[in-house]
This record gives sequence, C-alpha cells and structure tokens, in this order.
Amino acid sequence: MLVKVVVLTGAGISAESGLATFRDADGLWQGHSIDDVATPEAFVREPATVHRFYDARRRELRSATPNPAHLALARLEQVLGDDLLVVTQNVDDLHERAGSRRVVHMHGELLSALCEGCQGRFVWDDDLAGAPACPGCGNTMLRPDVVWFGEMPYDMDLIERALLEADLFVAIGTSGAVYPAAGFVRMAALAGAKTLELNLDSSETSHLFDDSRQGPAGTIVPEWVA
Ligand code: BJW
Repeated sequence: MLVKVVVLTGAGISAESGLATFRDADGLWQGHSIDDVATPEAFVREPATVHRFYDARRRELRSATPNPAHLALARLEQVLGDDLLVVTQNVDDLHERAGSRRVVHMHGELLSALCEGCQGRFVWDDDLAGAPACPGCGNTMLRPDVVWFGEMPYDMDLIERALLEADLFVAIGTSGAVYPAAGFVRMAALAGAKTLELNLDSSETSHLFDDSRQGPAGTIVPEWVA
C-alpha cells in the first residue's frame, strides 16, 4: 500500500550543488548576518544591501545544477505520485529542475519578484537592483518574493493539512532553527506519522525524530529512496 509522505527540505540539500547554507561555517554573507539581509526591517533600512545579497544568489543559482538528492526525490515522486509532497524552505528551483512537480516553496522563490504596491508577482531571473517598474502598477519598489523573519510563510494551510494526513514525515538538510518549519516534526508525530531526519550532522530537532541518519544528502537521500 502506498503511504502519504511529506518531505521537508532545507539549505543542506542544495549544499552539494554549490549553494551556501545559512548557519554552517561562519554563517555570514560579506560580513552581514542573516538578520541583516533577511528581514523586512533590513530591506527598509538598506535596500541596496538586501538586493545585492539576493542578486548574488540569483547569479549563483544560474550555474548550480540539481544533485543526487534532488534527483532521488524526483524519482520517488514517480513512484508515489500525489502521495508525495515536497515542502521546501529553499528559494532555489533545484527540485523543479530535477523533475519534482509537487513542490511547495514555503519561504518563496528567488526567481520571482513581488511588488509591494499591488502585491503582483512575476518571474524574474535577473538582478532586481535597478530593475524596471512593476508591469502591473508601475511601482518601483520591487522586492524578492521570499519570506523574511516576522512574515507569514506561504501555503501554511496546505502544508498543515498534508502533515496531518501523512504516514511519514522526512526532514532533509535543515538545522531546525527556524519556525514554523522546525515544528513540523512535532505536528506530524502528534498526528501519527513516523518521522525520519536525514542531515549532515545532528540538528536542533534531531531528538524529536523516530530515526535520525547522518551524512551528506547526495549520498543518504538516494540510499533512503532506493
Ligand atoms: C547538510 C549538508 C549536506 C549542510 N547534506 N545536510 C521563538 C520561538 C519560535 C519562533 C520564533 C521565535 N522568535 C521568532 C520566531 C519566529 C521566526 C523564527 O523561527 N526565528 C528563529 C530565529 C527562532 N520565524 C519567522 O519569523 C517565520 N514566520 C513566522 O513565524 O510567522 C508567524 C507564524 C505563526 C504561526 C504559524 C506560522 C507562522 C518566517 C521565517 C522566514 C525564514 N526566512 C529565511 C530566508 C528566506 C529567504 C532566503 O532564502 O534568503 O529562510 S531565513 C533562512 O533560514 C531561510 C531558510 O529557509 C531558513 C532555514 O534554514 P535551513 O534551511 O535549515 O538552513 P541552515 O543553514 O540553518 O541549516 C542547514 C542544515 O543542513 C544544517 O543542519 C547542516 O548540518 C545541514 N547540511 N550540508 C545534508 N551536504
């Protein structure tokens, strides 16, 4: 019998594709902490710095490719179909490029721009600093379509419904430092799901999982899927 599986991914799954995580190494970008570049307050205070951070990551994403962990999840979707939902905290598009179709980007997407004037969204794969005005309303205050601290993550209703129905919850490459994603393991377990963590090392929430396996995602995710 097929089981309903919810997979939560974090920056660790894209590390072997060459994209930096948030809290490994010194956790800094050009001397700035994540709080300096990933809050609405930072964008009001220093929009140019915030744009430089996201423009640099958009450029890095262009040369990144999916790794064996993304590919393994796409293969799993071919087996489970609609019974697999990937909820990613990542703003990259590597799951989609690997072939996954049922992906929820709870922290938004790097290749989307959001207009603070009309709340319109449009595909944007170039630098946002100096970008043209919003095609919808002409406003020039465009921002990356991502979820910063203090903002509500996207699609929470859909995610919570999937967690309540899941037979298995798997977290891959996430430190468990940021809520509400860090609370998903408790929610799924309380609703009766088995829980599995696949991470390079122990995370802040490892103790909450039924099983926690350590190693690089590019190795341990394909092993789990096989
Ligand atoms: C590998 C690997 C390899 C490496 N293989 N693994 C106190 C208590 C509870 C909550 C709060 C609190 N104070 C404030 C809050 C709320 C706040 C929060 O959680 N703050 C914490 C700092 C405590 N959260 C929010 O504000 C959120 N909104 C919210 O809560 O709204 C209210 C609400 C209420 C009720 C329900 C729902 C909502 C919004 C959070 C937005 C986070 N935004 C960011 C930026 C997104 C845009 C961008 O990408 O720039 O999201 S911050 C950043 O952290 C990014 C990530 O998605 C997120 C999580 O990071 P992640 O993915 O876990 O990465 P790392 O670097 O932390 O970890 C990588 C892991 O991979 C490590 O464990 C490595 O070991 C591992 N790894 N290489 C496998 N090769």
